[in-house]
Amino acid sequence: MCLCKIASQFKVGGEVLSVEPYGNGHINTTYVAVVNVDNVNRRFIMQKINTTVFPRVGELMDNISNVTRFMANIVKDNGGNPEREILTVVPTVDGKTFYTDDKGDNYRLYIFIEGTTALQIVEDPRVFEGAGCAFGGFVSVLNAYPASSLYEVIYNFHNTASRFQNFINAVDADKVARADSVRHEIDFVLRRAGICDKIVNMLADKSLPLRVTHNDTKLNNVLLDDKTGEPVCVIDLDTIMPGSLLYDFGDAIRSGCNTGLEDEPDLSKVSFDINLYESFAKGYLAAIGASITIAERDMLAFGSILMTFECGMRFLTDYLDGDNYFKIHHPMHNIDRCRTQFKMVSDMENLQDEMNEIARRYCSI
Ligand code: ADP
Ligand code: GN1
Ligand code: MG
Repeated sequence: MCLCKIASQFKVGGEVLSVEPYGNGHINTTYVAVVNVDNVNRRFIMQKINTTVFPRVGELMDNISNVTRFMANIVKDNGGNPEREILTVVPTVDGKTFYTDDKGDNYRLYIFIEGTTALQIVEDPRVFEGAGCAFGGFVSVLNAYPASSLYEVIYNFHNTASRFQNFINAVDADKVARADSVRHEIDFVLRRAGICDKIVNMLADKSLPLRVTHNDTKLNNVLLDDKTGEPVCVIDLDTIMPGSLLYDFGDAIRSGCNTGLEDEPDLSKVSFDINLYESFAKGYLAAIGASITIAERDMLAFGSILMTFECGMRFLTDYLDGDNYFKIHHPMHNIDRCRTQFKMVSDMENLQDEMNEIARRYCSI
């Protein structure tokens, strides 16, 4: 079935004029659909859901539609504009949250949030402080959301110990005979085996609280107003699940404090910018206020290192497995991504004391 026909299966209110590829996420395939609604062109985001990553699409879409409805009500009560500040799931003509085509592929549709941009790299520290506010505000609002009603759409998503085991399995299997060419990176991981279970153990013994978290807080998952640079909407809600606040804080630092792109092959352009760390921490900690615990505050720096390490290890694992998980655009893509993450980890390890000091300075408890 052609893409325009697929878009027409949703309640778009008019004739679908075009559907074109859009954005640059690593997981789903994103399109922009243009629809003539009463002679005005309206845009929608249509996504083919990656069912290798998200096999239980019904559970995934239940999480997203329930959480967005919950958040939209809060925005409405506060006099805001829910269609701009929160993702809106557009139902299919028969009232479902996603559409399955004749090939078994699954699609969903969101209202396109106009006048916004998703950045790949931070250009202005104040914008990153705003992103911190947005992600901190996101977790705060979801404090009131019943965590037990959420499906765990990807088991052990940020369980770094289990990610480490997957990595060891990939090294041992060496399916596509790449291990010898990345010994340096493999050793980088092995030397840090001891850090992998720290957060999972603290969640298990309850010294860290379990919250409802976003879990994929990379910079391009917050839409920013084109005119003001202010955050408008947190997007990419696929991985909302119970987790640690450190996952959200750490993943945002991983992606936003990099002076280069995530897949920059020239490592001289890649470094950890501690001033950006300070900007984000300021925004995040102001938004989360006194609901953060001391244990969380004291782990923000470590969590940033661990999330960056975990992501690098996942890229390396995928490279060793033959590139099955993340979309790649050239054969070295995953290893380039892995190397930028490990460069960031090394930089942060050297600056951990300063990072801890910044967390204490901006924390209200
Ligand atoms: P992925 O899971 O593949 O990262 P995302 O949901 O993050 O997919 O979408 C990919 C990109 O599409 C985003 O980075 C953003 O640029 C754009 N995008 C997604 N949803 C919207 C929306 N509702 N309005 C405008 N742009 C969007
Ligand atoms: C993926 O979907 P996207 O591109 O925002 C991945 C994240 C990684 C990120 C690395 C579901 O995020 O976990 O941190 O790539 N999402 C999933 O860029 O695995
Ligand atoms: Mg995304």
